[in-house]
Amino acid sequence: MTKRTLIKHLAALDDGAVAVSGWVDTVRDQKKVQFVVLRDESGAVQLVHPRSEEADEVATAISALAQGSFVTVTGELKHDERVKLGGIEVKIETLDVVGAADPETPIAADSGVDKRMDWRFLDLRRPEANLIFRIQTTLEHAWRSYWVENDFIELHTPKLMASASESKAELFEVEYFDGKAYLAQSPQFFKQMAQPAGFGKIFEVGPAFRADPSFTSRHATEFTSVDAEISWIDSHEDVMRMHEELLVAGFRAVKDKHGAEIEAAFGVEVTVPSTPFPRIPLAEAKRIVAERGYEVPRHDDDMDPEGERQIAAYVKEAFDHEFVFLTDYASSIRPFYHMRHADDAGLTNSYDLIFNGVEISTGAQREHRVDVLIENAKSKGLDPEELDFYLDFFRYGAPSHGGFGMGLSRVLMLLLHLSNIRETTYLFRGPTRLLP
Ligand code: AMO
Repeated sequence: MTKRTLIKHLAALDDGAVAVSGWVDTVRDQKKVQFVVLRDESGAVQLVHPRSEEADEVATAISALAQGSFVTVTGELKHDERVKLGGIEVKIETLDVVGAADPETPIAADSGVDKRMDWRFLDLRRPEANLIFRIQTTLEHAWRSYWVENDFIELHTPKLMASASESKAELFEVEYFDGKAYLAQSPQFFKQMAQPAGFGKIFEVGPAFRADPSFTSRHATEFTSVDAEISWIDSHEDVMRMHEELLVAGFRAVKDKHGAEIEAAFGVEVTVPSTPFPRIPLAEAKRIVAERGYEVPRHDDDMDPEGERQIAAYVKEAFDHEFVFLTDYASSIRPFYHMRHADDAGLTNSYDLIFNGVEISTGAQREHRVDVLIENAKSKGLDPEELDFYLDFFRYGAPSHGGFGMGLSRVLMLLLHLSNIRETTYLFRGPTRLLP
């Protein structure tokens, strides 16, 4: 049997025998000739079958083909400029229905996002959906290359934990034999542990869980967290420098490989960001957005989503940049493990990274002095005894260190100017979604 050719490679072949496999996109069953558009993961091609006088098996099979069926076809490839779809056509010799589809397709091109998520495996057949995950692959690959070239070690930290690392309010509790365990909200404690363990520079790409009941377009209850942590830093500035280098490496790879496809599918020109990214202390960012007519609610030490949009608009106008590091967040709204300013304990050596108006990452220098850590935990109402296993990491010698956590699906959503994280998550998990 002729070996299967990916549809995108057909155009480069000479006319002759080929085999293609994929799913049926459309069937045009005409009196004299039948046309099938076949798709695979790489593209679409027109198949043609002229009807003959006598009954023929292929014609009968095509007439019975339901959209979405998976078939393998052998036939003759022919280059023909008149064929709108890529200037090639395959004249069918044999057609084998490998997996027949039900005739009624449960979703249509105009189905809403929730309906599409119900039938995600069908939704993912759309070429743009397929492209999203190719881009994700390229992005992760480029990030890994950057890390490997720069001597980082890749870690896989446990996702079953004995305590929270982030807000207790967003913690999933699971039964664990006779006791309780919690799903990891972040690799935070264990990526930090690698520093006193002497690993120097580490990264992890893995799942994180948040029992966040919100239904926004940017929150999931399970997401892929991209984390890095490095030793021997002077401040969060060193973390931001590594973070922006990483993003530049990733975006350059995506633009090189998929720039044209992204423009065609999403109408977006990928910009490789210039470095250094703009950096604005949070207090100044609030003044800037206030001058633009938006007052961040007073009770909020943080920047709210509208404030993030406003500061991003300012940065775009003032610096023509899609990224901005907001720095020096108040200790009141940062976790106990963020290092506080030496001369002002009310502020932290921390940042949020905003991309096209939405937060994609949080980073910080960590507090590595165990006595200060204990005081900071107490000031947050945390019981140091519950954190003893974590505090131990810093009792036997530790370097200065810092790092960040970044949501993978958020980066993709903002890169492609999509409005919902559901589109850039392979299988979205939310408060009311555990299926498929
Ligand atoms: P933070 O809680 O800000 O920081 O999370 C880091 C990044 O993870 C992504 N993210 C989410 N994505 C989808 N759905 C969610 N519910 C969700 N929650 C967070 C966001 C966010 O910016 N340990 C720290 C990081 C660190 O300091 O290294 C942390 O987890 O893109």
